[in-house]
Amino acid sequence: MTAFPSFFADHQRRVTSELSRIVPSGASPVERAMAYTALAPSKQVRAVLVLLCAELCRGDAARAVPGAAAVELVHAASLILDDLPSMDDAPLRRGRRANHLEFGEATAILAAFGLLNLAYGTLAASYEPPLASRMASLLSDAIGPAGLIGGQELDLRATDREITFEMLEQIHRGKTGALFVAAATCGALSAGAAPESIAALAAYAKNLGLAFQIVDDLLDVTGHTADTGKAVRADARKTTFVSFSGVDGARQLAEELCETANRALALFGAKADRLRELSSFVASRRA
Ligand code: GRG
Repeated sequence: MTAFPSFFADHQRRVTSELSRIVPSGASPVERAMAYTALAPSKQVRAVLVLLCAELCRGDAARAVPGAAAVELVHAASLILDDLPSMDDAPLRRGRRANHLEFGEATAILAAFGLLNLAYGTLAASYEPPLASRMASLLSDAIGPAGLIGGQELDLRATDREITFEMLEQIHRGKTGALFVAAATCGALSAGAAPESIAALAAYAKNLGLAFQIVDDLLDVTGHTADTGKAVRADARKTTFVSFSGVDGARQLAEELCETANRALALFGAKADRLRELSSFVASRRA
């Protein structure tokens, strides 16, 4: 089992409590479908990243909680869409049947839109206008054609085709990296961080996000459903970091990216040790 850093449990509790408060409690099928994925047990790495960046920039982690929840809601929406038959056609997520298998495809799509909508609503309801609009605009860019949506489109087109390493990197900088960068930036913004701190944390998150994806590819080959909560050996029709570099090469690449991520933290000194711990967790995780 993966050992989370000691500070994780407390941060996960804050995010879970906020999500339980804001995600509707299940009167209709679409509400139940929203809660089914958004409140399922998960690592909440992106949300914890929001809180850590806020704390590091001398902010109040409590103030960053709605931003962390919004990032987590976007992530949950993306998981529902990613698992659809027209996308990855995945049967299992977070240790449960995929959302569309439980609720039907139409309700799953509505639930994903519901979670996205709730993410923006949460930002608007929780922050004063300049901060709320900056965070909303960041998330919108991260989700859009230069982020998750663009990465997903390239990924779909790459299935059953050979692609270059550069293309593979572009896919995952969009699909996975963009939301990590938005998470770190939202956390720093909630703390009123200086531009150089925001830039350093974005550089950290960009490298951490790609490392996270490489380990995701590794776990598809070397991991177990009991730990990951999803089907393994599911990437057979895709080029992955493991099919490109082998298990050892991919592991080394993930470690190098975490070291590069940590180098971006130099200006914070020892105050950024929790982010360094997060890097170690990402490089060695089993779930
Ligand atoms: C409109 C939001 C939106 C997205 C449309 C479907 C899509 C475009 C993008 C897919 C993005 C995606 C699901 C990337 C995979 C990222 C990844 C490594 C997921 C696994 O994340 P974990 O391990 O999972 O953090 P848990 O369950 O712990 O949250």
